[in-house]
Amino acid sequence: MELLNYLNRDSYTILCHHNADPDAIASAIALKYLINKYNPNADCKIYADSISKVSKNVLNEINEAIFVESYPKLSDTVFIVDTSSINQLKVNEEELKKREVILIDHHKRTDLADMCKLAIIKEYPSTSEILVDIFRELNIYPPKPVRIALLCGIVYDTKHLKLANAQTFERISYLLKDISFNKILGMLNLESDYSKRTAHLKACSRMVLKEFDGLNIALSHVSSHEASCAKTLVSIGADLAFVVAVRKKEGEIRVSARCRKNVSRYIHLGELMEKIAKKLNGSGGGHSEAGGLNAPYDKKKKKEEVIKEVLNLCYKTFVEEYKKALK
Ligand SMILES: [Mn+2]
Repeated sequence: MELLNYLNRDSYTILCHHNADPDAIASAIALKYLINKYNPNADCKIYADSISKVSKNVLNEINEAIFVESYPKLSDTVFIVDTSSINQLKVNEEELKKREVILIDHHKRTDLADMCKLAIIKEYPSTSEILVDIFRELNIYPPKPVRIALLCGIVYDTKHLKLANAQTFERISYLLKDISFNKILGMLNLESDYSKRTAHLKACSRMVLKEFDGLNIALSHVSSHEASCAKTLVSIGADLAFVVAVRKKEGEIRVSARCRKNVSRYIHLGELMEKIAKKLNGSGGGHSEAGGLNAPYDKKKKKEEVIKEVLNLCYKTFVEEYKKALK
């Protein structure tokens, strides 16, 4: 294995892409373990310019830490993991070019690969799986924390196994010894923060439910997290939800809308929100099942009054457009 030629250096820098996700973190940690397995005295530092919330959770669980730093000092040998292009790194490019660079990645090959001494690029669902194959080939069974990280990397990048293939499941079963898969799922499923959960509950308690042509249409208001609230109202049963947030300080009204497929079959929510926004002198848009708008808030009017007016307008405009679409 060509990689082995690069595992006997004294010091290493391992770079992850910005806002490093669990796949990047896991690949880096597994690589560090591998390097130290061959060379216990090697100095090996992992850097990312930022790391995601869920990655922080994974790192806490396995008691690992990485350096969060932009433009780190580079060792003579640099590994780059789970990164397809140099734009995803905050690194001194001129310095990097002078180093011995090894890339391990599962994205489409770009120019970054050309500046590398060795590029291990496989179109696997995750970079973590490339590391698993390396361990298997070298007959090294990684310790539990490394396997937990790799499982998190795989489950995260495969979108909870939706993108997994037959080999992915083999690699998972190889890693799972003495590990609860349920625990892995739990590590990746972060509790929403308190303010978001409170907003969800308020949106539910303030909800007005209207019915039109067999559709449940939920109208509500909160002061923040309106998008997540609209999504929640649909997830618990509404066919369509409009949630208003009046931001008095910023002099702004925001509306977020979500719907199910039985509604988006007839109405494109992004287009609907654009229409409603025009009536409020604002701007709106979005996708077929998720839309939103911003509009100026007339401070002379009472907040309650504005909320009522905006929600009525949303409902009325939807009904008009829906009737047109049904014809
Ligand atoms: Mn990845």
